[in-house]
Amino acid sequence: MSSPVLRVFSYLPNPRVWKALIAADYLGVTVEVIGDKPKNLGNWLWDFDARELQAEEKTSDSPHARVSRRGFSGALYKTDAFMLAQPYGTVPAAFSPDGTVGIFESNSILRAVARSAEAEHSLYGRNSLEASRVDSFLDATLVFGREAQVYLLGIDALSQELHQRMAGAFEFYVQGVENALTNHEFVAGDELTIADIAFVCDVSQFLRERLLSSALEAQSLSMVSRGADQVFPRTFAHLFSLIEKPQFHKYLGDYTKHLKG
Ligand SMILES: N[C@@H](CCC(=O)N[C@@H](CS)C(=O)NCC(=O)O)C(=O)O
Repeated sequence: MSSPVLRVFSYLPNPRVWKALIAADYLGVTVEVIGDKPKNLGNWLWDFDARELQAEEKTSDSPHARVSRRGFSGALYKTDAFMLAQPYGTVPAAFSPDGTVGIFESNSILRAVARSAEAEHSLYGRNSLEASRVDSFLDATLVFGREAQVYLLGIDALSQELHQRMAGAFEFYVQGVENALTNHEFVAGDELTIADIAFVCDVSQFLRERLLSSALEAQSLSMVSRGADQVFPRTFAHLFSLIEKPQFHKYLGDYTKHLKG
């Protein structure tokens, strides 16, 4: 196995981490992943050298104790070095192999993997203009992903406004992908790029709402993605065909099994 191009710390499984792993598989590079189930990450020291904490280290006066911000509750234990490398304090948190450079935001971690490959490849476009078009989609995907994060984390007690925001964000993002696929086989052009990888991972994560439909029903709210396969046929055909590719299926196969029913 080649030496890792990045080390990633995260809760696992995490579709945001799969972005980097799918790209790494395409490129034949290695990404080292360290982590644990979401509920266990409060028992970890968040650091380049992340490790499980002993019970006696988890005290409120620990120098590492910090109030969690998004997707976690209670205290998380993050070192000062972690916070310097990862100023938003989030996971997935990637590091250069020597730990000196922190890279955050899953789309940027994905970019870092694409940039790490020495051999010529098309994953990040074939020139700077194509790379910029890929970036355009990655940015659009992040905007969508942020709305989806707020929506999914709050799905047990949504306001009408939040539900509508999600519906608008989904429609806006997916309509753009649908338009882009009118005359191209892939999201950013005629070849597979990291824009397709981010698209598949973030949309698959959002489509977990289908597993949470009872929470929506309890609030008399509709499923945002209901019928979307018909409204955005190219987008969903692209999603399903990419999920079947071995590099994607390895990570997303089980996770998206519910979409086939
Ligand atoms: N847009 C970011 C989302 C990262 C994020 O918000 N991570 C949350 C967990 S879902 C986190 O690390 N929260 C840490 C905290 O609550 O302190 C990405 O794609 O990497």
